Amino acid sequence: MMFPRPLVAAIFDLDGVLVDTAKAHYRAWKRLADELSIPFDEKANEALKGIDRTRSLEIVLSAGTRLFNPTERAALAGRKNAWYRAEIAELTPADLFQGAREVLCTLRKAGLGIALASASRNAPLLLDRLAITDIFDAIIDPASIQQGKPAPDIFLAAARALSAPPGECLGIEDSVAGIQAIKSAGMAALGIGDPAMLTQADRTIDHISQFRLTDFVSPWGSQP
Ligand code: B16
Ligand code: MG
Repeated sequence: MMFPRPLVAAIFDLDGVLVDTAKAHYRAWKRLADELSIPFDEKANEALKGIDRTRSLEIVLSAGTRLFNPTERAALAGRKNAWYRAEIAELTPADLFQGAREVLCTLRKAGLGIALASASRNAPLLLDRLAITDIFDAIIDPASIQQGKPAPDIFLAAARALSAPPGECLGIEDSVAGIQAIKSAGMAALGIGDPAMLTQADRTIDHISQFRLTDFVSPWGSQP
């Protein structure tokens, strides 16, 4: 198992890593799929994690038979997003995963650069609700990225924003597409979730609260 030496930056996904919004995304897609009588369950939802809204909609609709024109698709994506935003509007800093703030603060104290590489266009709103915007040195706008996860673009953009060589960055992700993106970027990957699912991750933990910086710093690295 290879971890960067030294580790200079940590690049975080948001939904499902720092906050439980992966479930809110699921509930909104499920509601849309049910209304359209399209089969959709938590297993099918795994394929949407880390995938942008437009592409996610295509995947949901592909399990049905009805065809929708671009205007109808935009309206469907808009409805899903409105339901999702109504849910996240209720979030408070207490909804941050237990231990998440401590992990971010530990990394900051250790002098690492911290960036956000979320596919979500709602990420700025979420960070604001959770009161963690200021902890990040860089927040990558997914609209500025050419290819979404599993392409490495958003993680490479984050490394550039932090002036960190990709080989010295750790990416933290809960989705298969996201882990693939991190590995394609040439970074070490920490998976949050089921190791049987996140097979490309260098290491997997169940929950962000189990993150220990010392697990990722070699005896030859510069961090404590
Ligand atoms: P939005 P992440 C991703 O966020 C979610 O995993 C994915 O389910 C969602 O479709 C995507 O953001 C787009 O989100 O509709 O809010 O723009 O996991 O990359 O933080
Ligand atoms: Mg995620």
